[in-house]
Amino acid sequence: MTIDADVFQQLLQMVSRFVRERLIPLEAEVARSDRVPEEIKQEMRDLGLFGLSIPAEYGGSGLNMEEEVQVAFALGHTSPAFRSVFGTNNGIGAQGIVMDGTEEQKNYYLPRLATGEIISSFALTEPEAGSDAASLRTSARKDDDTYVLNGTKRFITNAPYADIFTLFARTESSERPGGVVTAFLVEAKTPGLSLGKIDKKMGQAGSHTCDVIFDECRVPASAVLGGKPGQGFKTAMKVLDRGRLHISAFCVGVAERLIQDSLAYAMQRKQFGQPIIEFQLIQAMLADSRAEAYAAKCMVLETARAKDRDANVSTDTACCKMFASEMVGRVADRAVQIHGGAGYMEEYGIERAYRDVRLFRIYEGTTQINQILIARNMVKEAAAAA
Ligand code: COS
Repeated sequence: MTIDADVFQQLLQMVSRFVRERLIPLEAEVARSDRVPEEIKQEMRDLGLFGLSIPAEYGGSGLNMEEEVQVAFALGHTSPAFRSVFGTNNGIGAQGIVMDGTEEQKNYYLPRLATGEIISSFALTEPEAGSDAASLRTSARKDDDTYVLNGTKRFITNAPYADIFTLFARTESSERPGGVVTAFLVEAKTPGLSLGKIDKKMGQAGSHTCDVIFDECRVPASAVLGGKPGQGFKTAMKVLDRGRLHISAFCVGVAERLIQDSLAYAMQRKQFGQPIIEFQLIQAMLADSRAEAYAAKCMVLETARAKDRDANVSTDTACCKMFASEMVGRVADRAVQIHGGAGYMEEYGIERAYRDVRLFRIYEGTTQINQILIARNMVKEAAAAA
């Protein structure tokens, strides 16, 4: 079930207004203080932003993918740190439960995730398992009707604030000697779970990651996501498919904002006796950025609509993530160039965006992993058609 078209338009306008009036004015302060003010987090809860993609029967807005990407376009017009506050509750931290959770798990966690009462986090990456996610080593040893978790997860977004982790660990299997990947829902307060220090990053100040360490951390067997061991890797891949589309949409929003700021600057900045927008080399940079952002937007919308029709969009999602994240990198680079010296200075905020967008080509699947996915699926499709 999705929401009424008029209600959705109101929601979209409300998000755009919130971004414009409340978040954009705070960007520099958040970058300086490295924190999103508590009152802003509360406003996000009041506006229902934590539950946009959680189904309505569990207290969320139940946006479909096409609606979700439109909201992400709007959110991209401000610093990524703001989206990050509620990003994991809508995305990778909660979608495992939405997709594969038991009814009991959905009823227990989703309503509180939707209101922002609790925060969720996605714990897949490890020191030795980044792109090669399937080689993860965190173990879950069965002991009667409990599992004992041991291992370390790395660079986990929102871990410092998380109340619950969707954790991926290896369980024993009679069929596979190396074990299978199983997803668990682990509460942050469980004894044996501890956090590392907050990572210092290149950008996205105000959004935080850290290690999550499991040392003989015991959880009940009922913590297995969906109640079935061995399904974890598929859950992770499905969650990432969806997450990659969301990130692609966010990249489009960031690019639109950078283009808007660059155009405004070029129209008022004078050199050689005229606004620099009069120079064709400046125009070319803006035109390239505009065309590329538009291409990414069309790809994202088309793929989101296909996903809503339940089509297999793994390849197209990888195309979107690869193209949109690379695109916003080029747009940010041109934005610095158009702003010249001002683009390099902190007070204009363009250098901040340049650093912020660098992450999009890395997390939730690097450009190279997406290239491999696309090519691999092309070969599979060709073989199937032969
Ligand atoms: N949806 C559902 N199931 C999927 C899937 C998807 N999109 N992709 C793969 N699977 C299933 C496969 O069908 C396969 O199932 P069977 O074992 O039943 O055949 C299983 O998962 C293993 O798939 P595959 O053989 O493709 O796994 P690989 O180890 O070769 O790795 C990549 C696949 C490299 C694509 C994967 O490890 C990956 O996405 N890595 C990047 C991880 C990442 O994004 N990390 C960022 C951290 S989160 S911020």
